[in-house]
Amino acid sequence: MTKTDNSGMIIDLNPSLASFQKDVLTGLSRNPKVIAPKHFYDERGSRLFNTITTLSEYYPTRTEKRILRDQSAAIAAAIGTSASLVELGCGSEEKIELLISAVPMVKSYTPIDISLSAVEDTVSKLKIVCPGLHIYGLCADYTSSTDFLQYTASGRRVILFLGSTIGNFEELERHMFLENLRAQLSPDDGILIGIDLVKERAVLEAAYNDTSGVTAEFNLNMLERMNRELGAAFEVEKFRHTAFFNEEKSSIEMHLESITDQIVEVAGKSFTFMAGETVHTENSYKFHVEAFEKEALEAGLSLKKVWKDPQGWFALTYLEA
Ligand code: AVI
Repeated sequence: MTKTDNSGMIIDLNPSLASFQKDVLTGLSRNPKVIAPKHFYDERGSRLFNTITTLSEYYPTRTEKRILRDQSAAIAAAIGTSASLVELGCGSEEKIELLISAVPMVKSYTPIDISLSAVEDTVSKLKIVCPGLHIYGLCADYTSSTDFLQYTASGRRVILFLGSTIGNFEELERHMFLENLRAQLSPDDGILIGIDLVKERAVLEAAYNDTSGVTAEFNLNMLERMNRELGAAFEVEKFRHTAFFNEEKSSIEMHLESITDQIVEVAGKSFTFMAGETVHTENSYKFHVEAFEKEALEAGLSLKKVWKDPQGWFALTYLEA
């Protein structure tokens, strides 16, 4: 269903509750159990993620911001003049403000997110900090198809996919996603993608096991979301958050571990959890730039520019078809 909000500034493609329920029932029937990370982002999940981005242990957001700040002239030159910016996943308005103030004559800005509240929040904040800018948001699941592109502005487009959200896709999903994007972009369009780089295990693991417990709350909110929206009967205190670096896969894995043997009802179905059994809720892949370049090439995209922070912890990459 497509609808616009009262101001006409948000198009809601309404990612349905039915698809959340279907994913949950399928994922909990699998062995090992799994739920895709895109389902973290209801209103509370989006809020908790925003808090995560401010934590001292969670380096990706501030490091990417630093690159945007330090390299703004070079990034703006790559993006060029009169582009329409389309952002996948609502990032922080600070990042967008940094970009918009550096890039000459941005034509429009379209944030796209699976969470309506995140889109509403971004649109209203950006309206204040960039009053002259043409902004409209799109609530859509950009992970399952690239159909959303038909709702974006005509003319030259630059797709922004910041924060290493691409690292939450599996390798095959990354390939399909990049290939689909490439198929719909014109030769003078571009894609700016943030990727988190491989680094010391201790730094990586601390970022997903913060001492204030916000990441744990974010992960456990998946259970609360199922209780709220699917009438599930999870006793949240009978699960715990775990996160560790799987070096072989180059990925931080997040899981919800059952503390005891238990049976939980979800949407009329019963699921058995053994003590120690987990639901795998997220992979957050960490990249080497060369390997990412190879993946992009395999999807028909060429890497034109790379900017890193001085520690080499994070990279912003600019790609073209
Ligand atoms: C959105 N995404 C890039 C975050 C990440 O780091 O993978 C999500 C997140 N999960 C736990 N902390 C943050």
